[in-house]
Amino acid sequence: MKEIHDILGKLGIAASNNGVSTGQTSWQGGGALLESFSPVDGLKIAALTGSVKTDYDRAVETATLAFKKWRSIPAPKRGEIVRQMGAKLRERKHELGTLVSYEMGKSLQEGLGEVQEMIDICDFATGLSRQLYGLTMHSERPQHRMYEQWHPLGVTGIISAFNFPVAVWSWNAMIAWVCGNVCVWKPSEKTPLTAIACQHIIQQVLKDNEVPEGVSCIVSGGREVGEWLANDPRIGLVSATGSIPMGRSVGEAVARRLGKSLLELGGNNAIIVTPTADLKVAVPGIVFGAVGTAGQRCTSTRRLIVHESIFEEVKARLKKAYGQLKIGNPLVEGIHVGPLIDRPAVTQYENAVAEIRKSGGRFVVEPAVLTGEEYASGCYVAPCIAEVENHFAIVQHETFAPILYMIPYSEPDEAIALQNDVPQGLSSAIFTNDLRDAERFLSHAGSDCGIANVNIGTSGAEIGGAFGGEKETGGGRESGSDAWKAYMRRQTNTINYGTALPLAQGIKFEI
Ligand code: UN1
Repeated sequence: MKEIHDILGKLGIAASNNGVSTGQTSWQGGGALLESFSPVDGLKIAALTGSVKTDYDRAVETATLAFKKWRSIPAPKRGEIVRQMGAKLRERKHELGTLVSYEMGKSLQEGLGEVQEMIDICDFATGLSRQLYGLTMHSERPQHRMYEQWHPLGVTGIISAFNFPVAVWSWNAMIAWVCGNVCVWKPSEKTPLTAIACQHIIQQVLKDNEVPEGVSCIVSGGREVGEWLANDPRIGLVSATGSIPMGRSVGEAVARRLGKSLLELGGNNAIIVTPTADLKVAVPGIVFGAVGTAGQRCTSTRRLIVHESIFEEVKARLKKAYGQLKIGNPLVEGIHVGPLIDRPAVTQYENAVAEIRKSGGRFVVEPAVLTGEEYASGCYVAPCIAEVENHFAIVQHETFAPILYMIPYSEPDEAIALQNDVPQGLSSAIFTNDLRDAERFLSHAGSDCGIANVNIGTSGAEIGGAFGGEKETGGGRESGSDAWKAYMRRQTNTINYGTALPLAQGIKFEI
């Protein structure tokens, strides 16, 4: 791709890059070389060095010192700095969105959309910086005042995944910063360059505002960096996005030291289609959810639970829609499906396909690994659909690929039971025009997921809501609503402005 060299230049990406940064200062880490290859064409984009423990410690020490200064800056002033970061991201939206698309493989439209989410969260966080509200309570004691306030936690560790290589960092970092925390980011080793580009974009803002060195750190590297963060008592909160096994080991390590973690892990998201569903709305929602980002969103639609009376019709419409999908270079306009992140991801797709067949699943739209000049990176696969049973082990498991499972149902309660009968609990949706079906789905006896939608699909959540899910998805909430509370510690304060010392619960203590 010719244009990419221009774009890399504008984002400050060279052939070899510094993999560790404390904000204004960055350096070559002493760790292994991380080479970034584009799944779009298989070409090497650039390289950077990962960090060793001493690089990590230097970053965390700098962050810890920076926290003392940063927390003293009034929250609305921190919000103003985040606003300026949003302005820089607006200026660089095209370049960063293109790099996201090229390094990760999602469509350019989705790459730009991801940067838009970053801009939106900057706006949200700026407003939030004036709204970090606590409650006031009426004390049971005379001449006493009781209230609560929210204080920053300290150093926030952010572990992000390849599929949203920049937006998920910003959901965490922008909120953490207005709350008064400093951040140490371990980006995915599959998309290290987008992270360096983000740091370059905000660097001028950090300098212009004389932000203390260490407020925004990057520590590049593999799994061990995540383990350092998880086990480090200096890290007040570890926010991790990724697979369930990754989240389980981070969660266990953080819990062992009684730290705080915010886990945003895998989903196994279903859409229920009832007999009254408007299929003109449902079908594009299903297809976008299943094949968008090549099925590599944690909110991707994996299961389709369709009423038996319309099963054949939905199947026929989906076959037609899948037949029109354009698979190819995601930077080219009009392409619906780009590559998977790398060849190991293609192997996982192939293994899942084999297991579906072995379990007795039947393909409605056939899977394929695509070959030919256009697909030379070896990372392109065909989105497929299989009729399965919900209890198959492979269906219970999240495969990060565009594989959609179809499951029939006959009774409304059965649909909800099938929807909930997986270990994960991130996103869910129902397409219906029946008020009762919709309300049952949203009720306490309905979907058990963190996100439940009516007449829109499972993916494409807005930043304004709290984002996250239940069960093996990890229970954390990021982004909008009051998710900010996870980044702060609550303090309850009681003040006696009288001249006596009345005790609570009517206790008398005479001396
Ligand atoms: C993720 O896949 O980790 O709902 C995040 C969506 C996006 C976020 C997905 N806004 O599809």
